[in-house]
Amino acid sequence: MKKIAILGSTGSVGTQALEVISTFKDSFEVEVLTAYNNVQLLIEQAEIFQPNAVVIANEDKFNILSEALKKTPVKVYAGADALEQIVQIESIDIVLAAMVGYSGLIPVINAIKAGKMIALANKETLVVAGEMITGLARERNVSIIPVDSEHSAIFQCLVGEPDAVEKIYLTASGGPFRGKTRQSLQKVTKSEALQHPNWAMGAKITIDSATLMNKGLEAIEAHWLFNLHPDQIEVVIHPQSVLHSMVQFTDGSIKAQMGLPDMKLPILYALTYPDRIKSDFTRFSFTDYPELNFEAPDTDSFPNLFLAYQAMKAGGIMPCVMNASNEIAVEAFLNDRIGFYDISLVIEKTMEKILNVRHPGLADYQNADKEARSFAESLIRF
Ligand code: MN3
Repeated sequence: MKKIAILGSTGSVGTQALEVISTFKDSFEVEVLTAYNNVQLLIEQAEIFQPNAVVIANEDKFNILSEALKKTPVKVYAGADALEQIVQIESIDIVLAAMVGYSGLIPVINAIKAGKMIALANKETLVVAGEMITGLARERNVSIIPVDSEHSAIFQCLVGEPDAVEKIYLTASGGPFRGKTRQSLQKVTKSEALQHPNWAMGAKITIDSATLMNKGLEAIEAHWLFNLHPDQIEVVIHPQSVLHSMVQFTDGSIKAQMGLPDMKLPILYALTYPDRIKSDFTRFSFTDYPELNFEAPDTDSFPNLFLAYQAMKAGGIMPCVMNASNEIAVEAFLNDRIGFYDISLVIEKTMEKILNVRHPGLADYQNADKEARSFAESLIRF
């Protein structure tokens, strides 16, 4: 029986992880659930799964939460400090980091320090502070198992032969605007951007998929997770999203991991690794997919992918700066404050503005994040 803490249990990955856990009740138990703001869903989840503790990050919701759960033995906490500390409790075996954005950083660092296995769905954590996080994980002998479907694919391809990698291919669906020109993208709307062709995900990542920033973040995530040079990471557009990613080995042989686009599979694998357990998830049918297509990404129409590679190559705090300005720009786009293309402009200008810092520590990341956010905000407030 593995005891799981889910950070971000009310989000897309969090709710799917709870579905997985309730399907495999004999293998997993929910120890901790945390949410940022969605107190009603957190209450429902706590009543069903009866965890040891729940945390709501937004302290204004504490009273609602504790009132609703007062007749249960579930311990109730609120606030950022509680969120950062709860991951260290003795009884947790695996921390599933499924919150969105930069907010995942400190809880993940604390969980690694406490020796917890990490199932990582929060890609921003590695984008922002990959050098520090992977160094810390090595030092504490902690495994980071990717939940992101592409990284899970690569991780699965590398089992048994992690050292003979020539390069990897990260597949991308291309999002809802694949094939559109720069010109025609000027006028796309929020609701168009929120229509992802294959995956059901939260709003932030869906916009990141439409701009291809998601793939840029994933390239940086892969850079740190698998210790690869930027030139060893190639993005290939694959609209059907059934080849989840590929590894090319030094002899030229390629392994791919395939399956239906369903996050429950990589979630299950991360929770059962190094084992596999029998599931009755819908099986892939080759004859349902008579054609699989591949094309090169269009970085002219989707400059965010190019910006992410620039940040990855620059290293230091630049990926953190890029991520912060992207979070601000995506939120502004979702609030109808800027257009689709302005997202890239905000990121580009912020990356030009802020000076890089080599071999940053936690304080450097925190400063860079703050500085980038306020500069990006200042660009939007015109
Ligand atoms: Mn992905």
